[in-house]
Amino acid sequence: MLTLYTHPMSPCAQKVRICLAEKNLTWKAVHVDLPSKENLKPEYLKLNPAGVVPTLVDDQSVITESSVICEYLDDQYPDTTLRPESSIALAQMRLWMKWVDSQLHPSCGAIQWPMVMRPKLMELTEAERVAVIAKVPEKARRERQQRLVELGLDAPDVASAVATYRSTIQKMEQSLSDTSWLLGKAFTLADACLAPYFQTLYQFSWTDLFADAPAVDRWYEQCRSRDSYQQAVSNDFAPDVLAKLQTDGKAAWPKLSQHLSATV
Ligand SMILES: N[C@@H](CCC(=O)N[C@@H](CS)C(=O)NCC(=O)O)C(=O)O
Repeated sequence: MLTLYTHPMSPCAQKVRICLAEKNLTWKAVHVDLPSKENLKPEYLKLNPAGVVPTLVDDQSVITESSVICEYLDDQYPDTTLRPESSIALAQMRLWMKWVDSQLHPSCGAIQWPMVMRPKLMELTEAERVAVIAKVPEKARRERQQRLVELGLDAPDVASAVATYRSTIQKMEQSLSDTSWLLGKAFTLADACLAPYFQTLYQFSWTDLFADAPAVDRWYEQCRSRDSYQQAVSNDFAPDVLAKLQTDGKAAWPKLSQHLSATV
């Protein structure tokens, strides 16, 4: 029995859900409410000491780290593989995944956090906010969240996040110029791991970030039209929730577009 601790808007959880759907696996979702900080409760920290989603439990085994979970699923349930055969393509796939984990993911957090988490934390008193963020186990993430709560989209992290998104998009545009998917003809974990970061742009109507990248635009439309993406990502956004996110995103766009002009 597979159980995934997840949140609809988490790109890391979305990539695992895409893998589960691509592999046609049956699994149970446990919703971890990130805005109310359920992820920092002692019961959850026992499963995932970093206090983040996703966490996969397969029978008695607990697996954390979204990219590790995706590779675990591919090893353990190999009927539909999401990995290329050649060693060089496998290495390239892992380079994309490493880039996502180390660069794109924190950048996505920097643009998503002020929109989704900050408003919820602003309902608390300052002392309560400080106490909640103090529980974040990892120092770099704790300090980033402090800045994002204090400064919102004016935090310095936002400008560098936009620059990282842009350099990712440029690298992808080159790779996708003559192939359907990042590693060629087949959809792999590289595509599954990158697609959710474009959902974040889509949900806030920030797709102008890749308006000058036609191959990336075509690739994202292909991702969105796969059954796995519909099941694992799109279906988790009720029309009214998506409409509200897009309205909020459009209102915030002038701030992001300032940073975008600095990168093009
Ligand atoms: N490296 C981790 C990152 C996980 C992560 O940052 N998850 C975010 C959601 S996408 C989270 O749970 N954030 C909660 C918080 O920061 O308080 C992974 O890939 O699983």
